[in-house]
Amino acid sequence: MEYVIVDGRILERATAKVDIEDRGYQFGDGVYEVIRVYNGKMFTGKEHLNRLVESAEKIRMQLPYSPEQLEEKMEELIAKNELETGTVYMQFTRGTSPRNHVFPGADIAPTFVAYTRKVPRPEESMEKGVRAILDEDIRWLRCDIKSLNLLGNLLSKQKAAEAGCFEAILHRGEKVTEGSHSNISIIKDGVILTHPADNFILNGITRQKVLEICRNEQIPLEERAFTLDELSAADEVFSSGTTVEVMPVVEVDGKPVGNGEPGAVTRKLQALFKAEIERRCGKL
Ligand code: DCS
Repeated sequence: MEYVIVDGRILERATAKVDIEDRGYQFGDGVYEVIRVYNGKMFTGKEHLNRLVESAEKIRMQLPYSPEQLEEKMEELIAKNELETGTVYMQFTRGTSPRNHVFPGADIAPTFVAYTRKVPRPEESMEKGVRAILDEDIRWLRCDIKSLNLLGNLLSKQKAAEAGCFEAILHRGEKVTEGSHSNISIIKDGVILTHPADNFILNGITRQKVLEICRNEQIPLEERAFTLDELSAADEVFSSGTTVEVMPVVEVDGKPVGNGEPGAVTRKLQALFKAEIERRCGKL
């Protein structure tokens, strides 16, 4: 039996229903999070739940639960579904009310939905590396909000998938922002470069952890937007995200990155990131 949460209650998946006039369904008016689960434990759960609250505040939505209450509910769901390795997905929409662009009144509560999914660590891709395409970033100017509106991301990811690639690396003119569903960093002469955490990217929790690791290990890094030219001259490129961890990108738009194999700095970050997971969640 698979269980989900709808409005704070654990239900059997088959009985769970959301109204057709839910504002998430009609407008994508809501926010979400995806948290990794290893050995039945959430990895960086608090960080994700704090970002969820921040995303909600940025769209002027008040969540009916504190991050601590949400953490408890997610733990309950993970246990109920006996999830070992996977993800927990949660979203809040601005509730159900007759379709109107104006926000509903304070009497309308957000709709809260959560479910778990078994997702293995993508070990083969992490080992071999993945391919990416380039695509113009046509998304709105508040990419820092983890909102349900993902059409720009979907169009780019679909294009990548149709080209047999894992990711679309997005750029606004000459400047690289992030991936369609991950953050992008490059390495040149031992220095890690990644877009600063502003309105043009989602400040990935994985990105933040990787940067923290770099600071602790004295691996040089610069948070600044790099250009397409810098990307094509990079020694190494990697994508980072909740489900993909630290993923080497070995080809961009059909051109090999460096020697076309995952590089030494990326390998080191992968190992350090794995150690951080194991420190928090136990042996992988
Ligand atoms: N940028 C975008 C556009 C993303 O969608 C994601 C994660 C990231 C960066 C990386 O952020 P985290 O490190 O916090 O995961 N995307 C999530 C998603 O939609 N499914 O899985 C992860």
